[in-house]
Amino acid sequence: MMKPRVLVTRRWPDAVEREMAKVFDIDLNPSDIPLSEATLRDAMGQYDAILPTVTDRLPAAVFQGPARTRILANYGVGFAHIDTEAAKASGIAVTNTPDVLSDCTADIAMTLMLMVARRAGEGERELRNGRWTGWRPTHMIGTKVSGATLGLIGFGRIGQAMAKRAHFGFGMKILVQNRSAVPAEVLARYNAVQVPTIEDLLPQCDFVSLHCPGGAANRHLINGPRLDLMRRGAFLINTARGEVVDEHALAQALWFGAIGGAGLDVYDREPAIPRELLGADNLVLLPHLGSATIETREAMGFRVLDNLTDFFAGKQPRDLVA
Ligand code: 8YV
Repeated sequence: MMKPRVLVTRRWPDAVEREMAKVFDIDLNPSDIPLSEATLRDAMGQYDAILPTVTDRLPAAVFQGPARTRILANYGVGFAHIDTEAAKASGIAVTNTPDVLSDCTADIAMTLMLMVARRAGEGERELRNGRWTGWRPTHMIGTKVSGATLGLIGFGRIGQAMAKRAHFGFGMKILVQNRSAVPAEVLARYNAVQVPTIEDLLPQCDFVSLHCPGGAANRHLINGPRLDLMRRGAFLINTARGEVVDEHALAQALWFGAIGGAGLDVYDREPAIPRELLGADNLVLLPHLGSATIETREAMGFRVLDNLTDFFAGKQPRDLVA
């Protein structure tokens, strides 16, 4: 039997690429240069499966050419870069990789929270630049994380992994805003309280961490008026998707001291970062590292492999999202 033809759009961990090559007729991307929309559109006519990542844009136009592709098995949990309606209309299945990256993404959110509150980025810059003059009682005073109130917007797997760390590790009080009602027993695990709206949540929090999906529905969910609802010394953490935050409004809030600071792992136009953000000292910036550990990146790859194997065996893949 002919092996399905599979296109991997970026370089993946070696162990996964090796394993996939045994099962499928696979084309890898050793140069790791992101594919253009035109290349992806052509690929739809040549491959049975395409394995995209967040750096691939798959709008409706990509689905309008000749179609051989039957599944887009996304490497990553977020899939707002794929027009799933267009995929569905073309009879193309879409899968993602949940669960396996929840811990590491929550770890990065926690890293950002600690770094910005305790001024770790600023401190390191000072030291490396030879500007540290020594210990003093008033040097680089930050904000205490332990025992503070954390607001979580979005309470799926990653939001819950964050609540676990914050509650059990740091004794934080947890408030949750989520589009659907969270079961009482789930909230009880973290002694968390669900509030009806983002407007209810923001004024009550010392830290706000975003764990909702990206895409058009949540574009600029955090905008100027909502940043104004945050406490003056509060911190915003975004490990979800860049488009969820209006970056211009955030820059203004940071520069004018409307909030205490922010920690970002994701950006609206990655890898471009607005200049007005780059200069803000009360901002910690990471280059989309949420899932970037060898354990997780391999697990994500093997999860894609599972989804593909099931799909081509005629079974429903476990992570079907469209
Ligand atoms: C991935 C992520 O690195 O899974 C996601 O949605 O944001 C990251 O963990 C990236 O999206 C891979 O496509």
